[in-house]
Amino acid sequence: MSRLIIVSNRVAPISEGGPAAGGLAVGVYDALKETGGMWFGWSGDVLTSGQPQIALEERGPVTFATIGLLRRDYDQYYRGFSNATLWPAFHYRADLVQYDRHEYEGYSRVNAWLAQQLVPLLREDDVIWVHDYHLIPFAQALRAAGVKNRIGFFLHIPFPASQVLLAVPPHRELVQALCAFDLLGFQTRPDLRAFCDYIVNEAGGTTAMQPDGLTRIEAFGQTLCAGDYPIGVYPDEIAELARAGERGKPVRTLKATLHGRKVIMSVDRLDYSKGLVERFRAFERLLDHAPAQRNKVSFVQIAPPTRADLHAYQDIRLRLEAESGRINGRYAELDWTPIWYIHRQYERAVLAALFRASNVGYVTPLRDGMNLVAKEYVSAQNPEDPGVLVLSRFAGAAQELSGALIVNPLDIDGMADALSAALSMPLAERLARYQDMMAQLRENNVSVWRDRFMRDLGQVSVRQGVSLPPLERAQG
Ligand code: ADQ
Repeated sequence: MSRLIIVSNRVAPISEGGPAAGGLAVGVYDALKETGGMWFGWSGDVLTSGQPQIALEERGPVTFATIGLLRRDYDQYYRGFSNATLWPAFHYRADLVQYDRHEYEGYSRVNAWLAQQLVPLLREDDVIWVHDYHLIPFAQALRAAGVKNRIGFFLHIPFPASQVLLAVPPHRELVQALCAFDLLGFQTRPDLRAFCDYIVNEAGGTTAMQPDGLTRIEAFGQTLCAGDYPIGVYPDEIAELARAGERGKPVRTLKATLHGRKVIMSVDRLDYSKGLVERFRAFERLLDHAPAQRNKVSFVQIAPPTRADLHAYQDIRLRLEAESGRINGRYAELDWTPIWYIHRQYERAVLAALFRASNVGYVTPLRDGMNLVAKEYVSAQNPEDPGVLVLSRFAGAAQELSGALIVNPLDIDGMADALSAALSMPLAERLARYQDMMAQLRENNVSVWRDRFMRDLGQVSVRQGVSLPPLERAQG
């Protein structure tokens, strides 16, 4: 039986037995538990000296193989090229791209080193599924080490338009490295189109739609396939968590503090791609334009800081603190705080219960590969009295969730109008929109996402001609 080997930058903390906050962790760990196999990646430890060693730990059908990073590798590979170059560029923020040739060398070096660490753990018929922008050169590095297994790649963040990607100096090498995979998965069709556009217009390659719906790509002397695989959630599990948490302490505290006021809820990692400043301003605009809403609604923004050692993240944090302070100073009353801005992580169950207790889910990234919070918000709603999702057109989720009120996060008035419409939407319309979105979420849950990708990875013709048995599900 073929094992599934998941490779991602971070592996979910083993001691917690489950995923940390972060969409990738949630989606992938759930998937791996069902299939069985190994999860390989960085432990999260940064070592100042010594030689990092792989630690192996078995948990049911999943083996966790983790390794620390040396300080210089962390700085160049993770903090530098991954998060100060690729992340802003892939989120269309060419203005924030910082490029340092040594960091790119470190990124390539760490990919090669991680690949060498994985090689002794591999079996001939393992199927390897690599995740996200930290590991673009990973297949190239495995191939260089003689690995002939099937290797797929899923990009969790957007793939940018060619003219934006060109801002990353080694863009060509990166796309060439992607072509060493057998199957590339993108979140949405626009991401796949952007990749194909680069292949044809910048790399001089060709793309062709196949009868099976996959796009066949020929470029840099390689042949591979690509497709769009929008990541999902388990909507019924989230609904159950939310229902179970309805009478829990967090929801009771929220309701007691609100005194019957409505609540708009946002949950994000604190990141400039999430559009938080624009979102705060649109809430302020709502209070400006609709005085009747004052003291009638509060906006709760939960945003735990991430990547706090990067300047761009320190900047966005300061700007948000200034904005929330300014808006609260302008509108707060002795018995009412307009914006609650909370820098904390919460358990999934608590978030689900808070989503259910709120009237509006306010999810307005400037760019997002998918945005699982949008899907979690809808899943958590009370089927008899659902809240309304206000969703950015630039979240991948907007391609599927047409029952949301779709907004442009740069249009502050438009967002304020959408908030107003959401707060006053009649039950019949809320029900129709909710049911439409729940049907979509059930149809494309995270198992469907995983199965589609694994099926296609099992079927694409592998250039080395290795023939592999299909993956089997782990029992129990
Ligand atoms: P993220 O950028 O992390 O993921 P998102 O998809 O919204 O964005 O996932 C966030 C996850 O973290 C959600 O499951 C959410 O519930 C959880 N989370 C957020 N804040 C939290 C908090 N305060 N406490 C606890 N949990 C919290 C990347 C891409 C996305 C893509 C995912 C999955 O940027 O576009 O949807 O991967 O592919």
